[in-house]
Amino acid sequence: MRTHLTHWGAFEAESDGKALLSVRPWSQDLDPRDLLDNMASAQHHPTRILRPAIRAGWLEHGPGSGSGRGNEPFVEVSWNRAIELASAELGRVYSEKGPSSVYGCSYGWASAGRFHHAQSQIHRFLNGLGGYVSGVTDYSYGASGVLLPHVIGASPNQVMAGATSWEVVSEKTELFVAFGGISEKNSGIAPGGVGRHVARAAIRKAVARGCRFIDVTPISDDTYKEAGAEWIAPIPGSDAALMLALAYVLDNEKLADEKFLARYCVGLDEFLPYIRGDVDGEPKNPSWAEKLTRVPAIRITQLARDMAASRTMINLSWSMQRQQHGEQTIWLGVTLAAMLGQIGLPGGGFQHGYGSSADVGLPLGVSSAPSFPQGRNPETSYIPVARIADMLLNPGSQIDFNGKQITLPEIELIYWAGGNPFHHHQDLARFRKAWAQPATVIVNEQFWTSTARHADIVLPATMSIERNDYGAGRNDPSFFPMHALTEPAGIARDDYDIFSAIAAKLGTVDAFTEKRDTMGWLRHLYGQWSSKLSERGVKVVDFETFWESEKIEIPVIEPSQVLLSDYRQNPGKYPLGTPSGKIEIFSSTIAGFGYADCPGHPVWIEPDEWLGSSSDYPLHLIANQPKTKLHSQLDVGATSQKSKIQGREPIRMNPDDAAARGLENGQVVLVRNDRGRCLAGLTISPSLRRGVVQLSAGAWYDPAPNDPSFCRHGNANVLTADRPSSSLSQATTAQHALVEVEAWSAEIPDLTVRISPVLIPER
Ligand SMILES: Nc1nc2c(c(=O)[nH]1)N[C@H]1C(S)=C(S)[C@@H](COP(=O)(O)OP(=O)(O)OC[C@H]3O[C@@H](n4cnc5c(=O)[nH]c(N)nc54)[C@H](O)[C@@H]3O)O[C@H]1N2
Ligand SMILES: Nc1nc2c(c(=O)[nH]1)N[C@H]1C(S)=C(S)[C@@H](COP(=O)(O)OP(=O)(O)OC[C@H]3O[C@@H](n4cnc5c(=O)[nH]c(N)nc54)[C@H](O)[C@@H]3O)O[C@H]1N2
Ligand SMILES: [Mo]
Repeated sequence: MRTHLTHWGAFEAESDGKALLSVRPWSQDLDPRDLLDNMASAQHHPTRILRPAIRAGWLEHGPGSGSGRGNEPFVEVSWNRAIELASAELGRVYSEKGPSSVYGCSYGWASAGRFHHAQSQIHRFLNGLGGYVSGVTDYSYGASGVLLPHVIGASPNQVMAGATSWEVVSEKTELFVAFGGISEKNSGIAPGGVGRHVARAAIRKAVARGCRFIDVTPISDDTYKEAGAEWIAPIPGSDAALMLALAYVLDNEKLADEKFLARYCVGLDEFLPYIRGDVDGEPKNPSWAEKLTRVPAIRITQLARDMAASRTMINLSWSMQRQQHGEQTIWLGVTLAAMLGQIGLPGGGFQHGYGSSADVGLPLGVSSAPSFPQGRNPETSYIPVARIADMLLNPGSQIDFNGKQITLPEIELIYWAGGNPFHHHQDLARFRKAWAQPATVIVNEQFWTSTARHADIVLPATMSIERNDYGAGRNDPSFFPMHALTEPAGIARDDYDIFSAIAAKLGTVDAFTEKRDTMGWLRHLYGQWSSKLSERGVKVVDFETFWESEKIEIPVIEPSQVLLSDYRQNPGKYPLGTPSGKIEIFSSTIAGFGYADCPGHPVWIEPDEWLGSSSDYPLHLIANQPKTKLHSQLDVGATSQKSKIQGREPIRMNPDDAAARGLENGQVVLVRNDRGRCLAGLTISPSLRRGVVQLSAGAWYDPAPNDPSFCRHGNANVLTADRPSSSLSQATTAQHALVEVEAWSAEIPDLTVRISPVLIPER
């Protein structure tokens, strides 16, 4: 038995050298997740990419002909030929058009493992060739990622790394108000991996001590059931109105902590007149909010009073900002916490994403595990990552972003490794048009995902169980050696070896490899890391001991970590990184940008698509993260497949909404709006608020022939809008869309995503 790490937990496995014979959760993880069963079952699935493959039209006609992407068979070729083709094309594009024509952001989660981390690999490789157009911010917290530095002088990553620890929450919090829930499914996962899952035990302990949990979501089972949470279900997208009314009550009933606000914050003079209605004649009181949120005014008033009377933690899940005007809820959450005056006190204040990821609430370690250096990107052009389709469709046009104007570059070549844009991007019919524009698309993949199917040159990559590596989550104390457990499937190669081979053709191999093989790098990086630690007086075992161990523990600095406690204790010595050094409830920087969709203090702005508007589509779709997989990863695996209904991704709906449509549990339904349509399998559940349906992202996109807007499998992103959150952040708004659902009475079509595309052996 060997331990191994995934983003969703550690496991122990037995192998016969070709496949995993048995997999069981790591013995020290007391709350393991069934996603572990996806891996072994997927490794040798018919959709595994076994050999390099070239799109037939590209092989015949060369670069261009992008409209054939996704429609043509592939020709399987030898590694020599594939490397030859990829390096010749990269050479052409770099010499003719330069790095500003290569999109190499390659956004995506890839696999656990610090060295083989696909993004680090591809970025280092492309940096060696002269660089690439990058994508900044992310799909996870793109809106708060731009906002929070203006408001509290810290990025979401810093806020999360500094989070008040679960241990402190379990001991001190009296009232935990969870906007967007504390998701059991999402806190199963963390970027880079999870050793022990700790949230459930902390929630149990808090409840046993008498802590109350309030879950503010459209879906009631998005909070651990151990929390015994009271459920408040505003209509999706209306939380800013609810929060403004909470602020109104705190102000109106003199419950706000004036001393805290005066000492630690700026901007109340701009914000209070707005909530009092002095600005627009409309006080943002609970009856105003009731009309928008459909939460009874009296419930809002009571919640505000309870928050003021308790040690209150305000949790803002990442989903709260993966929507249009997503900045507002996050800014308001911080503002509410400031009005309560508990920021920096144990168990009080705010956090961005307890429950969104397993690592939020883990105290900082003395260091995070070593990673593969990416080098420097000499190319300066970039896009906000979720504006990829705009870039490909409208090169040369300008967009606003965080106070700047950005010109969208013209892309000749896309190279992707470790991500699935046909999973992660919105409005897939539009995206497919955009993706057809560049001359060439190269993809390293493990599986025939829709991204691989829409590429020109497909290079088969190993899975983490097929290569030597080590890994740890970004804030996780357990650091695991990850031995190769099996040989590669087919003739798949490690991304590192693929990039080394292309670099050799292009004359950049020594810069890329520094003449080390994989084990050489693991030893080298570990050695550097351990000597740095020992300079700081922290001793870790030598590499050989580590490599033969089950795992080692990285020491934690302060288990009772409290977010912003230093700022509270000494704001003069530890000012925030904002222009005022304080929490900015009003930001003159943001006000100075002059954006109508994100003014200088938090406000209510009606979204374009929500239940409060009149629309032909009466149901609000929550297109959230899937329970049975990580995004689209291993969708063919056992746990993911078990959740499908007649082969389709499940959609959940309230019993009243189902009855109104005459729909029954387990039937195949059509989900539609003006952008697209997909099939899904119906699950009727009282956990859904009326008027809300949930179809998680992640089903591999299976477009009908000649209709890219119709997914036969249930990919929610044919329905979502490619609409930016705001001019400030230009982030994705993937979480929400309006739809209608109806019975599917025609024949249920076969899926093609469970088999490989047509593969022609090269003559
Ligand atoms: N509707 C909707 N859309 C969403 C979201 C949502 O909530 N709703 N969430 C968004 C968010 S927050 C995110 S982070 C994105 C996630 O989007 P992605 O990160 O792009 O999604 P993944 O499915 O994790 O894609 C990773 C891909 O890398 C491949 N892979 C794994 N390991 C390796 C490796 O070692 N080498 C190579 N070459 N390939 C590898 C996997 O097979 C998989 O296809 O989705 C976004 N899209
Ligand atoms: N199992 C699993 N876990 C994952 C992932 C995965 O793919 N699978 N992906 C990981 C990644 S990359 C990310 S970014 C995180 C994402 O973490 P989150 O963004 O927190 O997760 P989501 O599942 O998108 O949404 C969580 C819940 O928010 C609630 N919600 C949605 N809209 C609204 C709203 O308008 N108002 C209120 N009050 N609540 C709302 C819904 O109940 C929804 O299910 O999850 C991580 N964890
Ligand atoms: Mo994410």
